[in-house]
Amino acid sequence: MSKALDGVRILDFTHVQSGPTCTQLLAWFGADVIKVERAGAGDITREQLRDIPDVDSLYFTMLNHNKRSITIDTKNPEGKQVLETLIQKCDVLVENFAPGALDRMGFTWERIQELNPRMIVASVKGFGPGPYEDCKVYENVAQCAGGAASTTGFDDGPPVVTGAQIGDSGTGLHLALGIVTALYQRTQTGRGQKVLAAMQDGVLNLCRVKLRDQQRLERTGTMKEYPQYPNGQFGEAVPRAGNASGGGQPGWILKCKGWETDPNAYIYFITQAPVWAKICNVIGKEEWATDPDYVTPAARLPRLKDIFAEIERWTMTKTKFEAMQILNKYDIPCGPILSMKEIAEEPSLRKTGTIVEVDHPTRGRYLTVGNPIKLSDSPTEVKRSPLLGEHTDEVMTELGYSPEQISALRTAGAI
Ligand code: CAO
Repeated sequence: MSKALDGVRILDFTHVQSGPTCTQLLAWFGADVIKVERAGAGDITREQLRDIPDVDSLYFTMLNHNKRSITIDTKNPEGKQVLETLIQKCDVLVENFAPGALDRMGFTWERIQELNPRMIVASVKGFGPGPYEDCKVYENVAQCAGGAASTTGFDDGPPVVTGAQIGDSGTGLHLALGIVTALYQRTQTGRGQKVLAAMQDGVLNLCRVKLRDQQRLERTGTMKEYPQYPNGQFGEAVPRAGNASGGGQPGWILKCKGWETDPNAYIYFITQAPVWAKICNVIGKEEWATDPDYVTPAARLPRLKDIFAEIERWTMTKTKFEAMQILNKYDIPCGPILSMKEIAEEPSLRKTGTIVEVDHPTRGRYLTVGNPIKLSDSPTEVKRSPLLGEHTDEVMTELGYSPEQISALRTAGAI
């Protein structure tokens, strides 16, 4: 079966997490992704957080599936020429170097345009133009600067970063969308363009409900679904909301049976208005279904803490899975707090390809996430990540280099 991005060739100049997330997605959709790495070293994540000596780390393997790896020293004049040939043959260059690194290498936007006016140059940077544009940025810096940290955690504690890699993987996702959009526009204009996804912007995009709340707070001085209401204090900025839901249906995380010893014996419980009467029945508080103090969402808002405490008295008598089963029968929205162990072992996620097992020549079998986006006409087959420089000869031959030229470039340290 053909793939959605068949025929699209990507010069993948990315490293660490944000850029590789983007190019891995494009590879999963069928693009030919050629990862350019420094000879002898490669992407730094190959050796970071290793669990097996001298074997590519899971950090690397889980971000670089379905790609080919070629080594080029792009600071060597002959290596630079190889990169120029690649630029002429590819549709998209994706990079997430520190600001200015590509220019310093001699590959300015103007130079790339000279070489290939159809080329799309896509970049992840920490910040867009402005006071921080020259900064190097990692995940948690973006979470802090994009508004996630100041709005995550509990009111009486410090800002907290989330385990979801919204700065890195989130921005990679944004960039991938920018790239396919630019490819689509190119079908009409015939021209390439620059695509920029700044990590601060990507995080803020994912935190937009908090910018919504900032304006609500400024207008009304309060937010009734926040845990600070009615007894706490609101300041000038959106406060940390604990586990309150970001939407109009109040929710909270509640203990389930076994919470004393199992750190994940919890459930997220949403008191959705249309099922309020059913919630009252399930927890044995039938009288709340008609009591004027509880019957409307507005009446419930100042009492949320007590309401959740009462619901928790019920959830603590059930395991999270028993609670799920009962609540789902009544269409009461809820979600078990799943540990990574439980997710890794979940058969339905294996069945859909959301979690896959991959074989690797030096690592053996390992688990990874598959493509979370399922296209009915372009199914994803997850293939192992390449070894460093595994495809150098293959790609060089496709670019028109003879075995003698390849060997000479290798001797000169260019590839
Ligand atoms: N051959 C020769 N040199 C190469 C090369 C190759 N194949 N590939 C890269 N290089 C060189 C670059 O030319 C650059 O050299 P100069 O600094 O002399 O110009 C250097 O390697 C790249 O370095 P860097 O500054 O990008 O890398 P770093 O480890 O110091 O910083 C990071 C890493 C992530 C902080 C930085 O790249 C960055 O801020 N990127 C943008 C934001 C981003 O993507 N952050 C997410 C990181 S986690 O996903």
